[in-house]
Amino acid sequence: MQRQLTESHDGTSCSDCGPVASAWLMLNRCFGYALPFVLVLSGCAQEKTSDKSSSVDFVDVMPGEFLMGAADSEGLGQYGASEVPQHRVQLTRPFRISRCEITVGQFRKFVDTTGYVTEAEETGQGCNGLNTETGNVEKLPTRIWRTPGFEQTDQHPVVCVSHRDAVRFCEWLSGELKGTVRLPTEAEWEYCCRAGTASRYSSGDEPETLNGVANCGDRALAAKIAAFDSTAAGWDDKYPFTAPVGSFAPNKLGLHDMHGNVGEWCADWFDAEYYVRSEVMNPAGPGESDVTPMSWHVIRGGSWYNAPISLRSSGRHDGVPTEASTTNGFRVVME
Ligand SMILES: [Ca+2]
Ligand SMILES: [Ca+2]
Repeated sequence: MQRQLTESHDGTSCSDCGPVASAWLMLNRCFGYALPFVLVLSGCAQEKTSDKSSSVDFVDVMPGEFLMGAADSEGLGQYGASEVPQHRVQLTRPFRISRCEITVGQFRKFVDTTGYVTEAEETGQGCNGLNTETGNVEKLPTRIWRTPGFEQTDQHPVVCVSHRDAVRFCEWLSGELKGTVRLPTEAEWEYCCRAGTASRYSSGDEPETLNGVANCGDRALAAKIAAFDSTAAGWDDKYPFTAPVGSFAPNKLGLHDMHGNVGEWCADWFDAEYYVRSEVMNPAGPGESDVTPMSWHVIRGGSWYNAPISLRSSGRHDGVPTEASTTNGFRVVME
């Protein structure tokens, strides 16, 4: 596991989905799902008007089975200790997942409609973020979802949101769409990230396969913050911080930015030992009886701040539920 911004960094459209290669993929071919609130856009929020940028595009996901976690053969050692044992998981119900991370424009509509105040604003402390001068992580009162310290248009993923903020957004969107909108479970998230693949990344086993697929800690970030020079990817993805959602190639389900851009809150509480006892069918993480005041929530996928190894499909991250950072956002599931 890797904590988020609390310790040193470590270290389409449907026509793009390509031919299906298996029965699994046959069941999971991507296609947008139009709802009254939904405008299906190629590549998520490419439209510029505020009205269209606040709609959410969903992809249908069929039930299926996959191996969750990292194989022992990956030899990740302590780095991947929370990702083993790899285990069989069955998801028995279809669901829809947002094609992209929730954007600033979508979050703005929620705030404008409800008057919601995020935890970072409520505490007056702001969220965790990088001091670009020193490379250190610190909070600033001005560092909130509207002004995280780097440029964010309505098409960028919202950041500086806590787990509670994400859940409140889901509750509001549930009312808008007249259905149940929630954060994905960790199992649903990994199933969607893998999109039928068993490799380290949905693009392959090698970090270089993420070039063009993910916004990670790269030469663009290292150029801004020298402290990242030794861990950043060897290529320039053009985005030192967040990228507009859908800027990078989708996976075989048509989902963008499952690897990188912003880490994504999941519904589950985090437990590094959970995989030892995980249920096979629709696992939802530790139960309430396992939760303590020290419990953290799962965050998945890594971000613009992380080296490629942290963007692996099985990579598990965690964060204090009440804390927010400039590296984390979320996407949503609709039942
Ligand atoms: Ca980058
Ligand atoms: Ca992401």
